Amino acid sequence: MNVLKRLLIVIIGVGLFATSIGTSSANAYTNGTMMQYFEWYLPNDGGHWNKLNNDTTHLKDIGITAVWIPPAYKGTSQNDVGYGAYDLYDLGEFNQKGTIRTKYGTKQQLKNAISSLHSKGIQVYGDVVMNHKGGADYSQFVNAVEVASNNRNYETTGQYQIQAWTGFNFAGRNNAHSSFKWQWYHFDGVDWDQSRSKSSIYKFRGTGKNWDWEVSSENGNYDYLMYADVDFDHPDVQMEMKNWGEWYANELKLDGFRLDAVKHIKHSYLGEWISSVRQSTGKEMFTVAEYWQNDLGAIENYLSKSGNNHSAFDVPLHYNFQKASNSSGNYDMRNILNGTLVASQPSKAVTIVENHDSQPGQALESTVQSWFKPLAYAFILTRSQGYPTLFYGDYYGTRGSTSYEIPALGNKLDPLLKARKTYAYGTQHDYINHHDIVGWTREGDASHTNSGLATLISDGPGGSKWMYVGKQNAGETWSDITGNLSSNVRINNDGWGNFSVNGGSVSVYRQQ
Ligand SMILES: [Ca+2]
Ligand SMILES: [Ca+2]
Ligand SMILES: [Ca+2]
Repeated sequence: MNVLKRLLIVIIGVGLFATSIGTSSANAYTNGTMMQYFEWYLPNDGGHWNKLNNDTTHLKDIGITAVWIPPAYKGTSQNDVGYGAYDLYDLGEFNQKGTIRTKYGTKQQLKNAISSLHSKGIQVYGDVVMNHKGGADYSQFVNAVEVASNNRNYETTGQYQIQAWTGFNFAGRNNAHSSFKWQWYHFDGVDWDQSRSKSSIYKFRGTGKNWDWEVSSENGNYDYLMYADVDFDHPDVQMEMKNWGEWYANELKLDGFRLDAVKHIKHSYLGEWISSVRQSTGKEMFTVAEYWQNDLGAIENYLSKSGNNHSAFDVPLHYNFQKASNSSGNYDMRNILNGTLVASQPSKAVTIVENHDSQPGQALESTVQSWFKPLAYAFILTRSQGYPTLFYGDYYGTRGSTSYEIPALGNKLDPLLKARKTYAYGTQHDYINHHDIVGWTREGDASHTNSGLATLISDGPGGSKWMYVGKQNAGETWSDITGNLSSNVRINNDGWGNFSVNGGSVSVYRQQ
């Protein structure tokens, strides 16, 4: 960390901002684990920041080194999860949208939680919702055309005037923190014409108005997602968002960002935005982007077009886990890394099993079945590649309607988190060579006492596999930290052991 920081300062000093800095958190190099500390169905009781504050000692104990917090600003209503962002400068401080607090609590409660996290050495990553704004204060008459929803480059009507919700004056904030006011010309389009009570995708007309590019080319041009779509071609918007990013980072003492919905945001601008906030804050600001598509090529294109200066969630790996979990043992486990970011660009990959969008009942529902979750977490936590994320809903369970709940898996995940923190060091040997049972080992290293491990997972029947754990571990007796198997494994004189796993299960062995 100190080395990275010093390097960063030197680079700023010579005015050449190296794009490779900050792509992988220092955390990732020291077996850090990020936790997404929310799920979609948290209660709207204003208690979440306090819950986080009271959980920091526990989080440190289980090996969490960074927490990704939900969008902390005022949304369209008190119950908004935060992705319907209304005022990015209202972190639960002003009476707007009928509430001072957000779903999660007040700004002061959030600051207290962050202070507590920092006192335990845990970093904090803020969620960044820049694509759109919801809950406008007033409507405006705007010239627009309608476009086809499956081809937003195709105009289906001539130009006419619509009544769009695009005016944001934040009267309840009264210019605190920023005096910027949003008008229709800071946006590219909306999906609602108030004067006709009609929904469609409306593209604004005006000087220089067009969908932003480059964005995802799904639907022709996927700039538009929801609400009032922010126009990143507009110089006032470019400046305002950089100002806000600096303010948000400094105000909350953030250590990094998670970028929401980057498919729909001008890729080149996001790279610029990150560089700008890094320079203005002088901090590493680890950043991970959510480019949600099961397509490695699209994610790599995004990373490239945004300047190769940050990381991305490994969405294809999530889909491999989902497929394996739904295949009743018929998934070929040799394919588990196929098409993944962690295989092609490990230093850019933030590995995930589940999140607030893929969880049951949500928009991008693609849930990994619960029986497979410990296998998937063993995969992301005990291998050397990737920066793993623990989902709050997997650890503590999710709410929502009964049939849609994820059970709390914390007691199954604790040993795997401990394995990452304590044992998952040193050279890795892969045995991803069987359609059911695959495994890998870590030899351990001198700077972590008794480190080294051997992991086996099976999506089908149980069985065993000889794996090499290093000659330096010869003669040792290893046992399964998960408690799934109780028989011990002796490491032979050549550094090999014959490790076993139950059917549809995981075992992680380490020196007794
Ligand atoms: Ca535009
Ligand atoms: Ca957009
Ligand atoms: Ca299989």
